Amino acid sequence: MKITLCILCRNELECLKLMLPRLPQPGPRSGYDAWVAIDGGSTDGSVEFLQSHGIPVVAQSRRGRGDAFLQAFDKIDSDAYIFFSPDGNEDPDDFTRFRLELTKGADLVIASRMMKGAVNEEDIHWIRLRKWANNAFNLLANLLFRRAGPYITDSINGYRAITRAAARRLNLDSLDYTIEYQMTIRALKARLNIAEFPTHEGQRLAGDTGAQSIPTGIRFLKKLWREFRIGR
Ligand SMILES: Nc1nc2c(ncn2[C@@H]2O[C@H](COP(=O)(O)OP(=O)(O)OP(=O)(O)O)[C@@H](O)[C@H]2O)c(=O)[nH]1
Ligand SMILES: [Mg+2]
Repeated sequence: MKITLCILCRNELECLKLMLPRLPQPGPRSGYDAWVAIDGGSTDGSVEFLQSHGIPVVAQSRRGRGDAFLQAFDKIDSDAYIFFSPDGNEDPDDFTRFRLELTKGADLVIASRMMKGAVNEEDIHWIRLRKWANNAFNLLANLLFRRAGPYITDSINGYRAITRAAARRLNLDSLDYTIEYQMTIRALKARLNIAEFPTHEGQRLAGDTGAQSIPTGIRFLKKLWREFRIGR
């Protein structure tokens, strides 16, 4: 099974400088056989930096994190894809875990920041607004769409892998930060084999988020309503 690491990036030069040295070369002993970056219009030199490290870059023609996923499915020939944000939130030590779950037959593998043994970036605070909101979205997705299989504890996390066959089947079309939620909901509807494992979410290494909490939350609610209306 050929697995490709897809590095999702928009203006992450400072983070890439810290993160790239931590990524193993593609090969049988790392979690992936090839790597590629998908860039959403960086203007800070991220693209040149990635290329100088031998990582091919796919440039998006449209804006949005969701579009980056769609570009991967469309343009990158692979049996499965691991999606990775190099901003420090996601732990490179997990790559081999994705390969393990994919080879065991999972269609979709999610690194969970919520299940037993996991660490969420907000766990260092008393008030964990983002985590609580995420858990509310988890509850709704499970209540409304789960018919079989285990409770999904982190339906939103971007750190995930999916097979090409599953991605084709789900017909995803979210262009923004709701892509992962749509993917999880549609995988639940289609009764795909979803595996989760606990991960340790780190703090952002540098720079700022592109996802503002309230507008993104409203988009999630709209997406949930749309998936509910579409039905099975
Ligand atoms: N290819 C691509 N990547 C994007 C786009 N928007 C955001 N990203 C990347 O997606 C990753 C996650 O985006 P963030 O803005 O960090 O969102 P977040 O992880 O919810 O927020 P933080 O708490 O700041 O980490 C980062 O690596 C971004 O560079 C886009 O339009 N295209
Ligand atoms: Mg992040």
